[in-house]
Parts: sequence; structure tokens; C-alpha cells
Amino acid sequence: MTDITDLPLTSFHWGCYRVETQDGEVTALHPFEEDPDPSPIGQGYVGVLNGPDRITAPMVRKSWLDGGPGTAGDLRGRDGFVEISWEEAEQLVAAELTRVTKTHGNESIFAGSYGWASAGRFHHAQGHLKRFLNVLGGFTKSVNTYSLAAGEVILPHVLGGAEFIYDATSWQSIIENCDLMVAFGGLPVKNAMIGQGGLGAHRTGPALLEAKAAGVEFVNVSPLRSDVMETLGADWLAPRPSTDAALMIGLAHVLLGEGLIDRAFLDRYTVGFDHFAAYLTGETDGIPKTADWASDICGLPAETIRDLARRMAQGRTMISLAWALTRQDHGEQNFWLGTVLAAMLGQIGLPGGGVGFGYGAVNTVGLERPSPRFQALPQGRNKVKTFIPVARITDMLENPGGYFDYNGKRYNFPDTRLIWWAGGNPFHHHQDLNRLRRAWARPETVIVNDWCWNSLAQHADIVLPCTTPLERNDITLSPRDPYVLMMEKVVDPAGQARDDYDIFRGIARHLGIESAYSQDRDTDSWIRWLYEKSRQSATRADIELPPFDTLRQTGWHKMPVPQAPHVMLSKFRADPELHPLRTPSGKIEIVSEKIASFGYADCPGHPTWMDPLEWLGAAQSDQLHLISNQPKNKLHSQLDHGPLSQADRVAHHEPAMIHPSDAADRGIQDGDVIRVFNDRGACLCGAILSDAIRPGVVQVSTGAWYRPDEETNLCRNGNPNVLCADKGTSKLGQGPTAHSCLVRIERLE
Ligand SMILES: Nc1nc2c(c(=O)[nH]1)N[C@H]1C(S)=C(S)[C@@H](COP(=O)(O)OP(=O)(O)OC[C@H]3O[C@@H](n4cnc5c(=O)[nH]c(N)nc54)[C@H](O)[C@@H]3O)O[C@H]1N2
Ligand SMILES: Nc1nc2c(c(=O)[nH]1)N[C@H]1C(S)=C(S)[C@@H](COP(=O)(O)OP(=O)(O)OC[C@H]3O[C@@H](n4cnc5c(=O)[nH]c(N)nc54)[C@H](O)[C@@H]3O)O[C@H]1N2
Ligand SMILES: [Mo]
Repeated sequence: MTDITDLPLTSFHWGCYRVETQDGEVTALHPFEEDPDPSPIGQGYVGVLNGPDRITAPMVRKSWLDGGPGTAGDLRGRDGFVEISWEEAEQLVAAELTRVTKTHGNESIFAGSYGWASAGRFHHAQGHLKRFLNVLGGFTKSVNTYSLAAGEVILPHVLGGAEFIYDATSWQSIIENCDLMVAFGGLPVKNAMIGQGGLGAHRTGPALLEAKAAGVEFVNVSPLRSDVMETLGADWLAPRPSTDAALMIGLAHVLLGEGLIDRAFLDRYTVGFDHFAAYLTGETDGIPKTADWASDICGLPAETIRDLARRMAQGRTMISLAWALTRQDHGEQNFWLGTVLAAMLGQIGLPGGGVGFGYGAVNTVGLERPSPRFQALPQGRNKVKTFIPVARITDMLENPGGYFDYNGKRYNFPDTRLIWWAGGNPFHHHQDLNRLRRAWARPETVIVNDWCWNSLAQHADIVLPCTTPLERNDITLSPRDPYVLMMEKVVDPAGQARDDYDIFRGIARHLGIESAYSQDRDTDSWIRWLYEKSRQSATRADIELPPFDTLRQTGWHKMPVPQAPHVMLSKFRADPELHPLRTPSGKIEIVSEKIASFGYADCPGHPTWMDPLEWLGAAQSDQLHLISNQPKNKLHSQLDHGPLSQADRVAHHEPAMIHPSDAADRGIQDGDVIRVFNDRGACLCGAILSDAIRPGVVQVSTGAWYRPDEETNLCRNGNPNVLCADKGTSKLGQGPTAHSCLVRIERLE
């Protein structure tokens, strides 16, 4: 065989690969030679590019084609499709855009189009959709992410910015200085395989092993033992899901009660501690938030809580908060409380200590990164000001003209007539999918760019088939990753699939806006332009990047890693007057007057325990708490139809992990097909029995394609979002709450 490094290189959100082909088909993806811990996910591409689920031509839903916009929306997902030519598709879309914008205004186009799409700086599907629609006068957008909306909204109030999510103290600093890493939601290395926009070398797994070798100890606070890799020898504490806020308040009470707090730090760098302390002691509400109080709620023994608090105060402690902790009811509280605990310990801004958000969420968090500002595809200006918090989509579709509260203000929902999605899959990512499906029937037209017949494409009126990264040239320029890589086209596009850029360009031509959209550049000149702009910006940050033609020859370049390990908030710690935070007080806000002024019962002015909508503390005896976490064998719903994901199916269904005691109560055995259900929906899963899960909890990864049964809506593939509740975290963040969900399970006869 040829030398692997001679094979073409490409990049995905889960890493880079050298791609082997035979007769125009992808046969193997070999890990990039620089990657010490490659992800297996790439193998999911073998066999799918020209497989039965590939969309090979533009398609229109039959009733829509016959009856025009607005016809039989309730048949979306069940109707047949008719193939049309690209010319017809372009005309159809152009005419429909003209009709909708003229009759209802641009605000009636919803193109939030949330989702991960694919790596590559140029072929970024959302970027193109938004640029295109901005030329046309704009669209209703969405704000924040499914990943951690509540965190993105609370952190600016507490620390003065959401950028702290990615500004984490580096792994090197942890390796050199940390004694104890307390990981709420664990540090799942399978999650940290992912880095937005692509990455050159995986760091999290190796960094954790180096930390262990350097003597760092780990505590895994999670319903799943596997959330911290076995070799780290972590202590496993499994509280009831969605009760970490109570646990952290209990820890705070112990620190306060036992004199383990850093008063000097609290005085100099924070505001509101005394008010919060009055809540801890019960002075304000008559309930002392002792370890015993916390124990009743979270289910861990009070002595365990006291021990953990003392241990945290003994040495240098890093409090790590998984993004998952925000994806639950009142998810704002966890990021706030983790920060408050770190402030009470007085370790914020010290090497290896303090608080970090998402060390196990993505590879990017904790990287020692050079930080030039890379150029993105300019999106232009959106003249429409209407928006929704990303997870309020069903509310929007159900309540045209209705209102929602968000971060201190009240806004109105637009009257959505047209939805356009490119590069995301709401029929994977949104909660309560059966409810979404009913609301999705309302708009007059749904346009989708995608490459495979997943649940989203099935629910569209006009389907525009796009290419995958393996079928186009691009460049990887990921903010915070030290690698810059060329991505090479390795096979021809399947059927009539086109790059998103060419799809929009064709439609723009019919609308007379082609030049405004394309700037008359072809793909190669756009890539060159993006790179040259990025290179100039790097030069300004004293980072040298090779000329484009050199990079094209060598394939990749690694930027030098900074010498000094990064420590979050070290400047603030060194001089809080010179480097104040961008909070109203310039300090860490343990109490936020601003949040208090909003008067939200579900997010008061200081961190507070509030019962979640659904949790084991208010469950019937036969209910279980569902954790629908990230899949190890794919990125969300991408490549669910690929060989890697399919190989893990149990009797053709998504695996559901349950504790042997819960299984025994229900007569379920390993490998059985089970029905997981609640009032919102039901899906089929294959049971896996394991004592690595807390009793009372069932775990089903996200990502299985939603395939509802025509009559019963039962999802046979096992998408857990038919079960999760669609409710905002609070009026503050309005984030998704997928992880606060109760279900029942039964063996299928
Ligand atoms: N229950 C539950 N639900 C969750 C979560 C959870 O923990 N529990 N997690 C949430 C989180 S954190 C997230 S980020 C979301 C993720 O949700 P999404 O990001 O929406 O999920 P993906 O499956 O990655 O969707 C990407 C889509 O883009 C398509 N695509 C890929 N490349 C291209 C391209 O080049 N062009 C075009 N046009 N399309 C392309 C893919 O085929 C796929 O349909 O899910 C959320 N949903
Ligand atoms: N392989 C793979 N990696 C991914 C993704 C993927 O689809 N596939 N998605 C990426 C994306 S978009 C994101 S946003 C990140 C998300 O990263 P995370 O938010 O960290 O991901 P999750 O897997 O949802 O949750 C991590 C763990 O938190 C635990 N957990 C859930 N609820 C609770 C709770 O109430 N208390 C405690 N203590 N623990 C709890 C669960 O056991 C779960 O395994 O992952 C990224 N990484
Ligand atoms: Mo995410």
C-alpha cells in the first residue's frame, strides 16, 4: 500500500483523516499522523456516500408540488417526493421567496438553522444560508445554542462574559498545579473527541492521563461511572440527576460552617456573599442548607458531602462543570454555583484551580491555544430584528404573535410562513419531537439543504441535495485549534449533489442577486481569500502562517503553542481595579442586582435550589430518570446510518443502559427490546444491563434518526427526544432542558 501520508487529507468536527479510495468510493479513513488519540467516528462514512439514504437529486413533496405552498403540512414526514431538475428547483425556491417576502415580510422566514453542519471554513452551510438571505432582506434568527444556552446567558451576569466558556485554564496548568479535579457531569473523553470546525490533534484524553501521572485526583459526580475514564481511578459520586445545585449549595454550607472559605478573596473579588450566606444558613427562608438538607434532595450521604467539601478546601481544586448541567431545568444555577464555590475556595485565577466550563465537552476547552482571529465567511447585515432563543422553536410555531420572556425583556414571536434549514437537524435536536412535528405542519413551506434522507429531510417540502466534505475542497481554520489544514476533495459528488454555495448561487441568479451573494468569486478564490485574511490577522498576533500555495503543498501547518500555560482570570486576580470584569460591579456577582430586577421566580437574584420540572425527588416508584447524553459513535444524528453507529445497535434499536436492579424489577434481560415511554411519546431501545449507572436512571444516547410509526408515533430507531420535555430552563436563559426527564420502561413481548 502507498504511504499513508501520501493520501489526501480532510477534516471533520471529530478530527482529521487520510482518505483511501477505490474506484471512486471511500474505503478507509486513516487517522491523521499528528493525532495521538484519533476518534473512530470517521469510519462512519464508509459506504454511505452512495448508499440508499443519499439524496441524489432535488426533490419536492408531492402534495406541496400539486397544491402549492401551504398544502397538507400535516403530511410532512409521510408524503411522497417527486424528483425535479436543478433548474426547476431554483425557480421554485426563487418564486416562493419572492411570494413570501412580498406578502408577509422577511420576518416570516425562519432561518435560525441551528446545527453543526460540517467542518471547513468556507463550506459552512449556515454561513451561506444567512449570507444569502441577508442579501434578500433578512430573516428571523435564533440566539444561543442547544449545548449550553443557560450557561451562555448566566455567565455574562456572573463573570461579565460568555467567552469564559472557551477561556478555560489550560490542561498544562492543571497538570502542573492541580490536586483535585471535581467533575460535575464527568469528563467524558468520547465527547471531547469533538472540536467545532475541525481539529488536528486530540488533547483531552492524553492530558487527563498526564494529569493522573502528575498526581491529580479526580471525583466523578455523575449518574454514569464511564463519564470519567476508568484509568483515572476517580471516586464516583452519583447524585440524582438535576440535583447538582442542591449538592453544591450543601457543599457551600459546609465550607461556610467549617470556616473553610477565603474571606479576603470574597471581599476583594466578589459582591453579594453575605446575602448568599444568609440563604445558606437559612436566615432568609428558615431552611438551613446543610449537608443533610442537600442529602435529602440529591441522594448522596451527608457525610460524603461534608468529606468532599473538606477535600476541596485542602489543596488546589478545579471545579469542572459539564455543559450538560445547563441542559436541565434551572440549568443557569449550576454554572453560577460552581463559580460561587470556586470563589469561596478563593482559587479563581490561580494556576490549576478555580472553575472551568466543559473540560469534557469538546477538545477545544483546555487547549493551550494560539488565538489569531480567523476570517469567517462574511454574513452581511440582517435587517430583521426578530429572534427566538434557539430552543423556543415549537413555541414560535404554535404562537405567532405571542410573547416570550428572555434575559430581562419581553419579545414577540413572528408569524412564520417559511422555514429554511441548512446544516442542522431539528428532528434530532429538539425536545418533544411529536409536539414539534405537529407545530411543523403549520408553515406554508419548508426548504432543507442536506445530503441524506434523515428525519429533517423527510419533513421538508423542497429538498436541495448538498455535498459532504469528502466531495469538495475546503480549509480548516478553527478558532483555538493550533492546526491549519487544507481539506481535499477525494471523490466526486454523488448524483446531482451540489455544494451549498452553488445551491444558493443558482437561486440567487434567478433573483438577480448573484453578484451580491457570490462577489463573483469561485470556491477556490473564496478559500484563498479566507486564508489570506486569516494570515494577515495572525501576523498581527505575531503568529506566522505559510503562504497559501505552500500550505496547499504541505497540506497542514501547526502553529507554535504558547510557552506559559493559560490561567483563566489571572489578570483579574492580579489587579481587579485595572482588569475589572464586565459585570455591573466589575466583580464576580454572587448576587446579581440585575437578575433580581427582572423579578423571575425561576431565576432569582442569587443561586437558588428550585425543584426541577421532572426529577426522581418527585417521581412515581416505577419512573426512571432519562439521561440522553452525547453518542460515542457519531456526532449527534450525523452518520447514524453509517456502519459505526449501526454496529452498536441492539436488536436494531438504540441501546438503553439500565441498572440490573431496575431491570430485574421489570423482568428485563440484557439484549431485550424495551419500550421507553411517557406522556409525550415512546421509542424502542435495546436493553444493556450495567452497574455503571445509578439505579433509577436510564441512559439513551441522542442521535438515532426519528422514525415515527404512522399510527402510533412510536419511534422505532430510539430517538430519546420523543420523550424529553420542551420547556425553557427559566425566563432568563430559555435554554433546552433535555436532561430533566422522567420515563417508564417495559419489556416488549
Ligand atoms: N435529548 C437531547 N437532545 C439534544 C442534546 C442532548 O444532550 N439531549 N444535545 C443538544 C446539543 S448539545 C446539540 S449541539 C444539538 C445538535 O443538533 P444538530 O447540530 O442539529 O445535529 P446534527 O445531527 O449534527 O445536524 C447536522 C445536520 O447537518 C447536515 N449536514 C452536514 N454537513 C452538511 C453540509 O455541508 N451542508 C448541509 N446543508 N448540511 C450538512 C447533517 O446531515 C445533519 O442533518 O442537539 C441537541 N439535542
Ligand atoms: N462523540 C460525541 N461527542 C460529542 C457530541 C456528540 O454528538 N458525539 N456532541 C458535542 C456537543 S454539540 C456538545 S454540546 C458536547 C456536550 O457535552 P456534555 O454537555 O458534557 O455532554 P453530555 O453527554 O450531554 O453530558 C455529559 C454527562 O453529564 C452527565 N449528566 C447529565 N445530567 C446530569 C446531572 O444532572 N448531574 C450530573 N452530575 N451529571 C449529569 C451524563 O451522565 C452525561 O454523560 O459534547 C460534544 N461531544
Ligand atoms: Mo452541543
